[in-house]
Amino acid sequence: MSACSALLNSRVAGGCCRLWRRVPRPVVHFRSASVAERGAGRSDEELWEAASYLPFSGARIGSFFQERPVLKNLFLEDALLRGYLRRHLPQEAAFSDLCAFGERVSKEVDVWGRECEVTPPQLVHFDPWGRRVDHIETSPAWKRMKDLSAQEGLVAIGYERPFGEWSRVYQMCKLYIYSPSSGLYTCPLAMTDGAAKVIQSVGVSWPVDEAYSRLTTRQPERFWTSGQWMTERQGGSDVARGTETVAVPQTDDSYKLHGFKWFTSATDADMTLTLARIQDRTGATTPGSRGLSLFYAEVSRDEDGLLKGIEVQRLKDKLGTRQMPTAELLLDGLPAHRLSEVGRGVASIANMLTITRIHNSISAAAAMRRVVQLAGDYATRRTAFGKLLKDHPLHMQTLARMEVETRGAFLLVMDVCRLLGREESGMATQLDTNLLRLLTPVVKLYTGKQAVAVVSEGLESFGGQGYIEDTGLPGLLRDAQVLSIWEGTTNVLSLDVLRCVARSSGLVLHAYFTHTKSLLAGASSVSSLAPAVKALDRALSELEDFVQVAASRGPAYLELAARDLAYSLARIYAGALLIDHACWKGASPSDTYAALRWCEQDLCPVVNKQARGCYDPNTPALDAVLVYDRPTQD
Ligand code: UCC
Repeated sequence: MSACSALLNSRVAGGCCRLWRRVPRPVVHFRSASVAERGAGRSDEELWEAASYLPFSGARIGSFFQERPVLKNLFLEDALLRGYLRRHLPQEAAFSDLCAFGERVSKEVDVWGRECEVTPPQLVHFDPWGRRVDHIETSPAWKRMKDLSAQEGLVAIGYERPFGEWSRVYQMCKLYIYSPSSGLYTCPLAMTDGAAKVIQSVGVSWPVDEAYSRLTTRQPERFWTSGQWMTERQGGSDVARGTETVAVPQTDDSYKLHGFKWFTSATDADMTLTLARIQDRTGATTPGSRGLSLFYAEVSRDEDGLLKGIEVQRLKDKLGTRQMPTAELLLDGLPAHRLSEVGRGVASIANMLTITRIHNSISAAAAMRRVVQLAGDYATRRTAFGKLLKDHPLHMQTLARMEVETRGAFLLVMDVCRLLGREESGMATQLDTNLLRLLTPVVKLYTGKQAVAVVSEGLESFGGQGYIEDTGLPGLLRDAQVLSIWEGTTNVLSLDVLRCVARSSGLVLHAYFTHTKSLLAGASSVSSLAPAVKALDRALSELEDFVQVAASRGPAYLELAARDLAYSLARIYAGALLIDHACWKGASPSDTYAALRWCEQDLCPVVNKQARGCYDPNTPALDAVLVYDRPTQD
């Protein structure tokens, strides 16, 4: 026996065979081995040992394993992100920070995100001796996310403004890299950012000066997160009618809040902003939006460890975002301070909504980017029908379509961040401000929907593995599904678009058309983009015509058209951004190709649907008949 086979035999005898003996012997292998070896005059035991050396038998579960997709540096791998920054923020400091962060997220943080997913928060109602504690236990990884968020300045950057008007773009690029690996920690960060913005808008003075400094600090030990408690049992869309929480004035100008908050996300927050109706001396309140005021409250415990003025009723059992505690809260005398003027609660919290909606859009674009990256990498590893997936044109067509959607979403979101940065640094023109107001709901609603479609397609590109929990892939889809729901559903935001058009007497649309045309101006002489420019020009003028006609129609007509109008605004604007980016001198052929592909779709669905009578007066009745169509009795 050679040294090599001796080593092999001793390894097998000492390792594999011992393991084999613990399980029933595989009859098939034994028999086939015994036929082959019988002439050698070996005993059954020897034959069994020989059988276990067979390659398949020795490995027991076979030797082939599919390679997993690999997460590479999330900054270096993203051509559009890097191109966008080279064009708009060519700062070495930003590049090196994003590159280091991209590496850290892929190598270190992504594992924490997975830990958050598999170790969801638990609510402990009582201590072992029966005392009510309402303690929300979160995973160590969730806590590490909080520290990391402070250290990396994921909220702070927006307030430090290291790159002037481009600071929001820089901050959101970090969040874009972070989001799919964050274990949903981007949710508390969104609300924290929104709360800091609201405090800044009402004035950083007592009682919120300390809170502001904690929300925007880079010191982990001082860092606070904020909640945004807006949703009550009647629902979170019609806040004006659905808010029952009352604020009882105290003698020291503070208030105590009594109510029931039905969805409070990231409930381990240190403070919150919330809406309530102030009671007068008789206990009466003002109904509707004019009765709502904005309040600031800290989430703290008394000397006995009890939450002050809050009972956590239960944690929500959700489809996704399971990493994050979402709770039902009874507010039972929660000490609070009024932040807005009396009756200006909705208008005051609107600043928070703008920020959280932008964060939502970032998370949507990031989810798309992540699944496209993983699917692209996997296509270089998995072989089917004799070749790698990347060599199957139909597979690559599918991934390319996902890439086009992702690019459109990225540029939409970045443009809103650009506008926000201009507004916050005092650089915004009236056109910028109007555009920001219009685009915030448009981009949120559009990217939320795109994310679900792209992530779902992405999962399919992994075959059955995309459906397997511990690959981490299904979580991407579950978490994407919330993006079109919270912070305003698609329809509620479509109506918000109509509202801001009406309130601005059409100025937001004027800003939209003016800016979109300016984006296209530089492209008219670029022959490679001609089909895209032509399609976009046509869609834009159709949309302008539609708006003219629609302005003379009643609210019922506009309401029916609202969603398609919002989609048209999004698709045309994204197309213009893609074309504009492709015209930049540093653009790549892929930038041109993406613009061309984007502009092949129906850019203006509102006009096409209008032509088919979708907003005609008889449509609502027909829709209802269809929805409630039931079999007639025989
Ligand atoms: O809280 C939730 C979950 C938290 C989790 C956070 C996750 C963050 C994402 C993380 C990413 C990973 S869910 C709660 C969701 N609920 C909403 O988003 C509310 C949806 N509903 C709306 O947006 C409605 O349109 C309402 C509530 C704003 C409508 O209420 P009203 O009272 O009918 O509003 P009005 O009358 O239209 O507006 C009242 C005032 C007006 O100002 P004035 O009085 O000065 O004219 C409006 O111009 O508020 C102003 N306003 C706005 N301003 C209303 N909406 C806006 C806006 N979007 N921007 C600026």
